[in-house]
Amino acid sequence: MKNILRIALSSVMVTALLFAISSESHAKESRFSKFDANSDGKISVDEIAARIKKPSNAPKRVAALDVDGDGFLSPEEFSTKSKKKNKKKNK
Ligand SMILES: [Ca+2]
Ligand SMILES: [Ca+2]
Repeated sequence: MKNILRIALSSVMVTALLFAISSESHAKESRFSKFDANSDGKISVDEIAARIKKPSNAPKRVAALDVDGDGFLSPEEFSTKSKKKNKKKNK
């Protein structure tokens, strides 16, 4: 009886933990995947251009966030976008 209770309790905790992790990464992924039209795991200038009002600004936008300079935005580089915005607002 004790063992069953322990297993049930730990499985609930694991489920809750997995849910917290997956929902967090899912939120990031879905925002990223909106831009990543061909789902190759990186966002190109063309993909940015397709999503913003002024496609001519796309190269500038990518260059501003492209930390490693490969011409594409990784999920990490893309996620710094909102952080930078927040910083500017606070100033
Ligand atoms: Ca892509
Ligand atoms: Ca990059």
